[in-house]
Amino acid sequence: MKDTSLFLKNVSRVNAVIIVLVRNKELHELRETMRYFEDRWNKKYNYPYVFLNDEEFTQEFKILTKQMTHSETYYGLIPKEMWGYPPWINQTKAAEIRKEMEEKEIIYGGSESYRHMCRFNSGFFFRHELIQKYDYYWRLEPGVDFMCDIDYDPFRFIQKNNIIYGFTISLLEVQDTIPTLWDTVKQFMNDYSHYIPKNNVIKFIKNKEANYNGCHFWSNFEIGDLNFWRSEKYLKFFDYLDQSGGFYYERWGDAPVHSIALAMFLEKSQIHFFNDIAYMHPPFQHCPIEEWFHESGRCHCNPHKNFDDEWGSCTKNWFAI
Ligand SMILES: Nc1nc2c(ncn2[C@@H]2O[C@H](COP(=O)(O)OP(=O)(O)O)[C@@H](O)[C@H]2O)c(=O)[nH]1
Ligand SMILES: [Mg+2]
Repeated sequence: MKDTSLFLKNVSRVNAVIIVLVRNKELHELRETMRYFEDRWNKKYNYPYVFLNDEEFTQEFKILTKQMTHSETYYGLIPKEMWGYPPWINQTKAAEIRKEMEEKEIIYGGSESYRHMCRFNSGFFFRHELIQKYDYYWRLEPGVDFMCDIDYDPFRFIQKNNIIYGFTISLLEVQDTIPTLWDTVKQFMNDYSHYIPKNNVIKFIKNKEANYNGCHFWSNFEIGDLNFWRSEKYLKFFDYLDQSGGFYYERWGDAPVHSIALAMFLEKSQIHFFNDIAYMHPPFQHCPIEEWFHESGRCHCNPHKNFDDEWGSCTKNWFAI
């Protein structure tokens, strides 16, 4: 962070947006999160927010979120074709599978809305009409906390350094939610090998047996380049997965889908670990361990409760490759 141009105030903003997919009932968790997010960072930059929902936002929701920021706030309804079954899905079969997965106590296994949400975040958020004009985004969720001051503009940072995607936490996926995901990915890689650069980062997501190791960037936090998701290769990949039905016949999450695409299509230098962004999405947090962050008074997290070195985190693998 020696690049002083990143700290200048009154510089023009990057063409970027804060994207929040949220339900009306999450209003108060969201307000708390917005307060942290504004205090720690956005009050210095005033990047706009776009709130998205599969139902109309209430007046109360709009008034009480608008009050939390000096930024512009926009409220969008997600169209049905971005949130719901595509015609080739057999909904009876999908319902039976949900029941089985619920009985097996697989996390969100019984939820229909969670599946629509994961499919929307995998294939559509970057194409929503309120998002189309932006180049970069920061994904924000109700209930998360930011625990250190951020004194520079991460959007300008990624733009200047040709970074496509930034993360703070990485971890292992529950394999029962993705039984056939890797086979589908392998077929895609076979059919579309021309999309995959030589210096890809597939090593990060493969185990010794050449299967998916479950590692993914935790996508409730993302800072990234929207044009990557809009690229021909990613859209082909999403369609390929979507056609196979795994969003509904299994319970594929947007986090493994995003991460596998990033690992396939990008080089390591295009993906950035934001060590300086302390972030909590229960039950895990990233809290920088370097003393400087804490001695300077800029953070309020406990560095001994940092997930990076715990079992289940993939962040050490990221640095090992
Ligand atoms: N509008 C809307 N947002 C949803 C729905 N389900 C989840 N979300 C949002 O999608 C994100 C992820 O959902 P969350 O419940 O936090 O899942 P988790 O983080 O995987 O446990 C959050 O921003 C939620 O507010 C839904 O049915 N409708
Ligand atoms: Mg969440």
